[in-house]
This record gives sequence, structure tokens and C-alpha cells, in this order.
Amino acid sequence: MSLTRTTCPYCGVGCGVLAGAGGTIKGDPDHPANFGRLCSKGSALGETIDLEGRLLHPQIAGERADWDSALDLVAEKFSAAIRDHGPDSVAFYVSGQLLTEDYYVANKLMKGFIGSANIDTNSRLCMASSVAGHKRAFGTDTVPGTYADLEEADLIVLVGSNLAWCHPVLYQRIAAAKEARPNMRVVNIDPRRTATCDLADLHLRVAPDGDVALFNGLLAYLADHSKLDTDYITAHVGGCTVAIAAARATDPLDCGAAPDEIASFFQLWANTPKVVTVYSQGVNQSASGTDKVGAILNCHLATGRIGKAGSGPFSVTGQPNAMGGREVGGLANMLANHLDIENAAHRETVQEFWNSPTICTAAGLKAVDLFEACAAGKIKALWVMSTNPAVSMPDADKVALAIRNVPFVAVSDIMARTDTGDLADVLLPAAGWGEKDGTVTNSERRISRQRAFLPAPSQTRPDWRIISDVATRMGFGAAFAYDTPADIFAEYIALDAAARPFARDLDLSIFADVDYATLVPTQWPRNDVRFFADGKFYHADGKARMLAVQAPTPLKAVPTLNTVTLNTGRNRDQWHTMTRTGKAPKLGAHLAEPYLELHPDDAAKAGVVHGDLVKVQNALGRTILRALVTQRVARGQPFAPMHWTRQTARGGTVNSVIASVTDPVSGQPALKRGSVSVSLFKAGWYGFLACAPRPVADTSYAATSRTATGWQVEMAALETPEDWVQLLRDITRLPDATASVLDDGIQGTIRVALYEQDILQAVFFAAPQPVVLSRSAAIAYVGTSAPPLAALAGRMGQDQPDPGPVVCACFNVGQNTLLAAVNAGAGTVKALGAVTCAGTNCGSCKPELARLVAQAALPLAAE
Ligand SMILES: Nc1nc2c(c(=O)[nH]1)N[C@H]1C(S)=C(S)[C@@H](COP(=O)(O)OP(=O)(O)OC[C@H]3O[C@@H](n4cnc5c(=O)[nH]c(N)nc54)[C@H](O)[C@@H]3O)O[C@H]1N2
Ligand SMILES: Nc1nc2c(c(=O)[nH]1)N[C@H]1C(S)=C(S)[C@@H](COP(=O)(O)OP(=O)(O)OC[C@H]3O[C@@H](n4cnc5c(=O)[nH]c(N)nc54)[C@H](O)[C@@H]3O)O[C@H]1N2
Ligand code: SF4
Ligand SMILES: [Mo]
Repeated sequence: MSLTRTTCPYCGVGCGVLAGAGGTIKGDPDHPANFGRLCSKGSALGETIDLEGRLLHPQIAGERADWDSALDLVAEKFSAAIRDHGPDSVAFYVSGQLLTEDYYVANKLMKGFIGSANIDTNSRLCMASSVAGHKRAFGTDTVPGTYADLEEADLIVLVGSNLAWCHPVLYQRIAAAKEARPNMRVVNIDPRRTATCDLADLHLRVAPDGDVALFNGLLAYLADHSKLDTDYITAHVGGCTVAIAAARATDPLDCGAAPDEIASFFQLWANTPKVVTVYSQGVNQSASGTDKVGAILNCHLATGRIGKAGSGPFSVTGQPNAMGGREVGGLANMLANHLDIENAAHRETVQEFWNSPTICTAAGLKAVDLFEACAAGKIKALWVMSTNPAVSMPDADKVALAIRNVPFVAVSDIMARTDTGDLADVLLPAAGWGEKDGTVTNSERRISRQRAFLPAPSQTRPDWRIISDVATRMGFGAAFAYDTPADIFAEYIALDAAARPFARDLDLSIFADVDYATLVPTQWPRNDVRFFADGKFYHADGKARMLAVQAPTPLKAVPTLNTVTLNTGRNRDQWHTMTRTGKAPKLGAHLAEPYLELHPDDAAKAGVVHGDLVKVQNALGRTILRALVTQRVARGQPFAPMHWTRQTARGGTVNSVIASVTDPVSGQPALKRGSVSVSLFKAGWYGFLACAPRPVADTSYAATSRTATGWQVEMAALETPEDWVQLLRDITRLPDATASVLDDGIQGTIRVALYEQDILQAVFFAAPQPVVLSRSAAIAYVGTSAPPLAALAGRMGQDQPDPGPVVCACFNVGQNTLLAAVNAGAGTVKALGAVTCAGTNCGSCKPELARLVAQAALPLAAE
């Protein structure tokens, strides 16, 4: 079968994928990001390209409509709002998951033809602090790092980055480099002990937002120990004296980490010239995010450790095209192609090139302000593309209300039901990954092609075409007459040439003559160019700037239960709001419920034990989560993943309790610092359901996910139903199923099996306390003709051992299987792989395998 060379649609590593229409997915051995590797999410792409749940035709007010009516309506509503209320009464909210061509066209329509800069993107929640930090230090938003630098470094410092789960292929590249060069050191700076710690020689458990204090402390230490590169500073860096003075005024102990660990870190950094500092959302998503970036860049600039192989700061991007969006200017405070809205010459050049009737003259609304303007009635028409703000924005319930408050809302998505799509007047069906063509830029500035290998199903269209169709209906047809994404890419490269006199970092001239169809992954400006190697930066004087940054007031520990600091982030096998990864049973098996990691002391204070449900709440809202009691989190700093939505969890979304506090420079929200109370959610009963048909459960708590045999729901409710069988027939929508009931009066447990034509359709367990049973066994019985006695036993048959919760998603290897193998003598990750196959495909579970091996070696060690 012929395979198409394309790029993974998930994280910013940007791995090359070989994909076939039948669902074959392989890592591309020739792609320089991954050289054939894929992580668990990339490997499972074949399980996510079916049409179940897809939005396949336009909808107006919830009814199926044809394209002409839908496009006419969008164009009419936007034109009317602009006519009656001015260009700033409309807004686009777009995404780092759009392809560069989509992004370019959306930005062109808003900034050059509508004449407003009210286009912002979910990159505001993701990379805005890095963008602002780079601009302050370098004069431009330049990411100097490359993946090869990670392999060449002698010290890698990971700050606020759970690389093992969020950039797994980079983690694997570092792990391989460390194995080849055992002297390489890795330091992890994170308030949590994450899977990434398994690679770390040193873990600094900083307090939330302790990063500025730590890096200010490092800068002062470097100055005090004659470790500054004074020649480099004289020639290439301004602002050093004030930056060092501010650093000296900071007490590094304010960072919250242990004093001896801080000292070891400073020594290691000071004495290792080849150091790469990798940073991600623990840095960016903070009220001091831009200053955290500044504090990190200060240390690299002061030592000249930038622009050299194996040395430099490296902001790794989250989304597949976060970088492409920054390049085309998709943020409300950028123009296009790294040009500035505030600069008249830049504006003139772009307007002339676009031959546009107008051009925005001031920055538009940033995400949080944009939705506040929606709430205040200032936005009359809103178009959301390829993002799910009703879940992913802070204060998500308020954002949902704000969207509802906009008189006209269009949403372009690939899925029919999302929390945001449910609020739309018009739904526009987009072609998804594998069905459309375009380009993306990964974290190391490498532009790769995404290529279609499937037909666009039913009525779906690529985003660039939907946007161009609306632009045409708004009267701008001549400027949006694209036939293919290649036309758009060519125009984007031509705009880059027109902007060349401004001599900025962005230089796409190498793409001027390439054949779009066969474009090979290429870095801009060229594969062999190293930014800042010559010490030239982009401020007017050609120098970089160090900045005086002040550490925020340290978060004093000793929280009370009424106010703990809620940290949030990601799981290994899910992508954001799970619209795609949620389809793959393989990926759902890793962590199938929304949870709260809670320190044992916090749990004890709240009277909560492992497996209980907890209410996490504050004045903004509440959410119900499963408590995982663990010392991976510090006291008073519980952690919850961001993934569950109103579609997948009836308890609510985590962002219902995150306030919309933003960084004053970048406008990026502080998504890692909620202030919440945690209390026991004492349900009347708890249940687990595995079933074949898609269930619809509306109990107080209900977390639904895919399984290999259908679906599963973790449930809980206050009131005990009068008729369990009726409840289950309703949830599974099987009114005529025959039921077998096992009512264990003594323990108060209920077990129900539903059959149709002797095939087990559903199996259900309920109890007055969280139910304990082998979930994998229950799931495995669904769809078989197992008799009720077996199906309701709650465990595997005697001849089949219970594999336990899944650790390796690729080969479906459970924890019990692994522990058995460890006990039988498999004492290393490699040995475990040889015996069970776990970790031998994508390798994403290797940190967890390492933990199992370590735990087994130290049976009494606290988890
Ligand atoms: N599996 C998976 N991978 C993904 C994604 C996904 O949804 N799923 N999404 C992609 C996207 S868009 C992004 S942006 C990236 C995000 O990638 P990461 O930034 O690596 O992921 P997060 O889990 O959001 O946060 C990283 C860490 O920041 C820590 N942290 C919290 N507060 C602080 C602090 O004050 N200081 C420090 N130093 N650390 C802190 C958290 O404990 C957490 O472990 O992942 C990308 N990759
Ligand atoms: N609490 C908390 N909140 C966070 C974060 C956090 O760490 N903590 N992280 C933040 C960050 S870094 C990010 S990046 C955001 C991500 O948050 P979102 O961008 O809101 O999340 P996604 O689920 O990726 O949403 C993408 C949407 O686009 C749809 N889609 C997929 N492909 C296409 C396509 O080709 N065309 C169109 N039109 N639609 C498509 C998907 O079905 C989905 O509905 O979340 C932010 N929110
Ligand atoms: S690391 Fe995983 S999610 Fe990220 S691009 Fe590679 S395969 Fe995709
Ligand atoms: Mo992100």
C-alpha cells in the first residue's frame, strides 16, 4: 500500500508520519524531528480518523443547511455588524492547530479587509509570554534553539515542562543522548514530581511561580562568581547592570526549593558552558510569565550561552502550528510576517501588498479581553475556528455565557458536538487532519507539509476555503480567489519578500522556488543558519536586552484547606479537549477519568481517601474529580488535567474554577494557579458501567470514555434510583434489553447485566462507596455471550489473570502484568520490554515503567 508523507497533528515536536488510507500509521524515518519515532498519541492516529461524531454538513440553528445558505448568513451577519457598529464589533478566535494557509487567510481577512485586529488565538493561552519575552530581549520573536542542541548539550534544564508526556519524542531523543553520553545532566524545575523527573539528575520542587526568584538568584550567583562573559556583554547586550541589581535584590530561597538543591543547580549551571534551558507552560501560563522568560534569557545572555551549538534558551511550542501562527501574525498584537501593527511603514507595506481597502492601526483584543467584550455586548459577530474556548479558557462557565451573549456566532470544527459548537448559530464543517493539505512550523522553525491521504468526507471543506468563501461573499473576492493552498503559501512567501527591506529575523526566501507538492521539511531561514551566532540581535542598536525583573511575592506555604493552589496541565495520552484522542480506546485506557492529584496531608484534612470523589470549588464554579492521593504533588498544591469537558464529564470542567488573571505584558492567563477549596463529594452511590452502545448518563458525576468494546462510564449520584434496571436501560438507550440483577443485600452492592439476543450489552456495578472491581474484565465481557455469573463477578475468569490498569497503551499492557514480570525478575525497563513488549513501540510509558521497577525494588518507599 502506498503511504503518504505527512506531519502529526498534535504537539509542536512536529513528527513526520507515513499514513495510509486504511489507517496505517508509521513514524517517518526521514523526518528530522523524529527519525521514525512516534509517541502514543501519534501511534494511535489511525484510531481517530473514522467519521463517528464528525460534523459532516453545515448547520444553521441546529438544522442541516447547505453551504450557500450557511456562507451567505455568515457573510451577511459580519457585514451588517461592521456596517452598523464598525469593524471592531466583530472578532475571530482561532487556533495554533490551523495550518499556515488557513491562518494566513483568516489574518488577512480581519486585519486587511475588515480593518480590525480583533483576531486572537488559543496561542494566547499557550505561547504569548514567550513571544513577549523574546521580543523584549531580542527585538523579535525568534526561537534560536534546535532539537540537535538538546542532544549536544551537557546540561538540560527543563522549566515548567512535562516533556515526557507533552513532547514525548523530544524526551526520547534526550533520553537516548543521555544514555550515549552519561555525563549529560538533566535538571527538572516543577512544583510536581512528573514522569519527566525520571530523566532528571536533580528535581527542584519550586513553589508555584517561584521561577523568577530562582533565575534571578542564578544571575546574581553568576555575577558573584565571575561567571559572566563580560566581553560578550560589552559587545552584544544592553541592560546588564540593572538586571543584575534587580537579581541581587531577590532572595533565591523565595523560589521555594530546598537550599542545597538550589546551590547544586547554581553550581551546575555556572560550570557547564553547554546548557539548554527548555521551558513551557509552567513558565508561560503565569501572571509573571513574561518576566519568567526574561529571567531565563538574562542568564543565557549574561554568559553568552546563546547562538551556539548545544547552548541556548528553548521555548518548546505546544500546538502543531503555534509557530506558523506567530509567523503569519495570527495574534491580535501582530500584523503579518513578524511585522508590527504600530509601525506605519510596516502597515503600508502589508496594505500595499494585499492591495487592501484598509488596514488595522492598533492592536486588537487579546483572548481574555475578547471574551469579556463578548460578555459586555460589544462583539456582535464572532467566528471561532479550530479551538474549544468554552472549555479551554479560564473562567470557562463565564466564557460560555459570553459566547451565548454574542448575537451571531459561527464555529468551524470537525466535530458535531463540542462545548463551543453547542453555542453556535452556524456550524461550519471543516476537513480534518489527513483530509487537507497545508504546512505547519514546529518548535525548531521547521516547515513541513501536512498532506491529505483521505478524501474530505461529505460536505467538509478545508478551513482556508471556508474563510475565502466568506470573504468573497463579503465583497473581497479578488483578494481571496485561491484555488489551492499552494496559491496561499506562494502569496505568503511573496509577502515575506516584500517585507525584506525591514531586515527582520523571518526570512522565507528559501521557500520561494520550492515545489509545494514535494516540499521537504526545512528550517527557516535555512537548515544551516544559527540565529544569534554572530551576536547580532534585532533591537535598533543590534544588541540584546537584559531586563530588570522582580520576583512576585512568594506563595507562602501552609495553605488552609479552604484555599489550596490548583495546578493544571496535561495527561500523556489525551490531547486538550479530547475531541480526537477521546476516540481511541487505546488512549482512553491510560487515565479514564478527570482526577485531582492530592497530597496525603491535604486528603487527610478533607477526610478524603484515594478513589473518593472530591468537589473542587470557589466563587467562580465547581467541578467534581476523582481523588488520587499521592506525594507527586506538594502539600496545598493539587493538580488536575485540563482535558474533560461538559461532553465527557458531567461533573464540570477544570477551567470552571480557574480565574482569568493575566500576565500584564503578554495577556496570557495564569492557568496554572487556581485558588480553590477541596471537599469530599459524598455520593449516595458510586457506579461503573461498561457497555456497547454510546451511553447518555446524567448523574451528578459521570465520566464517559471509549473502550475496546464500546464505552465506559464512571458514575456517582446523591439519590439512589428506585429502579436500577430502568436507569440502565435509559442510559444505554436499550429499552428492551433483558436484565440479570445480582443484589447483594449485605454489602449494599448492585450488579446488573443487560443482554440483547444473548449478547452482553452492558454490565454495571454500584455500591455505597467507590466500586472496586477489575474494570478491564468488565470491559472485556461486553459484546460476548458470557453468562451473568461470569460477567458480574467483577474479575477475570480463573484462567485469565487481571492485567490491571493500562500502562503501555500500544500493547495494552496493564500494571498487574508488569508487576508480575518485575517480581519474576525483570528488573529494568529493557527487561520489562523484552518480557511484556511494554515500552517497545512508542516508548511514551518508559518513565512509568521505570517507576514500577523502582517501586518494586523499594517496597516500603512512600509513593
Ligand atoms: N499529551 C499531550 N501532549 C501535549 C498536549 C496535550 O494536550 N496532551 N498539548 C500540547 C500543548 S498545546 C502544549 S502548550 C504543551 C504543554 O506542555 P507542558 O508545558 O510540558 O505541559 P503542562 O502539563 O501544561 O505543564 C507543564 C508543567 O508545568 C508545571 N508548573 C505549574 N506551575 C509551575 C510553576 O510555577 N513553575 C514551574 N517551573 N512549573 C510549573 C506543571 O506542574 C506541569 O508539570 O503540550 C503539548 N503536548
Ligand atoms: N486549565 C488549563 N487550561 C488550558 C491549558 C492548561 O494547561 N490548563 N492549556 C491551554 C493551552 S496551552 C492550549 S493550546 C489550549 C488548547 O485548547 P483548545 O484549542 O480549546 O483545545 P482543542 O481540544 O485542541 O480544540 C481544538 C478544536 O478544533 C477542532 N479541530 C480539529 N481539527 C480541526 C480542523 O482541521 N479544522 C477545524 N476548524 N477544527 C478542527 C477539534 O475538534 C476541537 O474542537 O488550552 C488552554 N487551556
Ligand atoms: S511527539 Fe507525539 S504528539 Fe508530538 S508530534 Fe510527535 S508523535 Fe505527534
Ligand atoms: Mo498550548
